Amino acid sequence: MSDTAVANMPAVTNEQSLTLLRNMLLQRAVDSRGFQLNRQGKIAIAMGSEGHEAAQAGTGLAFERGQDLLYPYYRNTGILLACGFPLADLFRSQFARVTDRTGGRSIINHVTAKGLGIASISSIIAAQCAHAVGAAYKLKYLKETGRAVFCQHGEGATSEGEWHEAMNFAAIHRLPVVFVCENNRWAISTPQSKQMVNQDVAAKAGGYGMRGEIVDGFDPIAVYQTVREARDRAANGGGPTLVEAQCYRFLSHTTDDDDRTYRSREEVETQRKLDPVPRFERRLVEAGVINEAALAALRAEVSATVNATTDAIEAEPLPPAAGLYGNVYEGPDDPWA
Ligand SMILES: Cc1ncc(C[n+]2csc(CCOP(=O)(O)OP(=O)(O)O)c2C)c(N)n1
Repeated sequence: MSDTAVANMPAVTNEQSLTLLRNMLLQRAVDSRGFQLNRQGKIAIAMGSEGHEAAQAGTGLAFERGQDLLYPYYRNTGILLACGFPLADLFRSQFARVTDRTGGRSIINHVTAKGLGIASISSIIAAQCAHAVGAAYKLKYLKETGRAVFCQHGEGATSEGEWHEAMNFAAIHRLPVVFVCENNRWAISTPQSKQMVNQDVAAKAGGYGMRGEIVDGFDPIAVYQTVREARDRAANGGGPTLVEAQCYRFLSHTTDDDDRTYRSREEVETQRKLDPVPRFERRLVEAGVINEAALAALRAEVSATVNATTDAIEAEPLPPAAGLYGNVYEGPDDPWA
């Protein structure tokens, strides 16, 4: 039997609410800038996560810095930033500058930050799930309680064998891991209905004897509470949880596809009306957590931060052509020299 439950509304401090809001505004601004830069021919590709802001800000707030480990996937710029990943390094990756950790060689946003507990990102769907349970096994083996592993993925990843193997392994060994499925209903052009018959992703947890939770992925506070509870349970020996954050992908999969070829405008417009960013702004204004003037100032500060960062990183040097084969072949850089 699945132990699926709909999360209740939690309490967060005003400070935490404002952290969530800034993270969401930053993620939206970074996303928009990525699409602009791609259209200007300045970056090769952009992967938008519009619609995931609440799911990612809430998950990022639940992450215990200095303790937890994050195994993200490529659509996780919001979580990376919420977990302390430097904005400049994100744009170094997008601009493929020599200052990027991979020297500008990796596909954009496939970053890593060992010191922050952020594992490197793979484009191979669900590869991170096997890595995440391996890391969780190590934490358990070394009896490092108080720590948890976050494993992020989309609903499309649940069709991969590695996802099922990871779920099974985590449940058998009661590992300190939280699987967070950002269910945006689409895996490029494949709708969820062509991915699985039972549309309830969280219910799949029951098949492994694991707890499953559904949460409104447009509500950052609800996501925070559900993921944080799962994280605390995992860190204290209570075993793994699969959290399904139900959201939507407002943009195309990346700048390399056109979503008008596979889904209706009506569907996208209907979901846009639920856009988590303006909804959370309004909610905090109505609750008196922030006033209109402070909200405008916050938006301006986020915009100025992104502008200053992209200006600075764009001015950094590109990798030299002579180093093209470095770290690829042993010996001299150019095998044909
Ligand atoms: C093993 C593997 N199969 C196929 C692909 C091609 N691919 C890239 S992204 C993607 C869709 C994944 O969808 P989902 O897991 O729902 O995440 P989303 O992109 O919607 O956030 C696919 C099929 C891949 N990268 N790896």
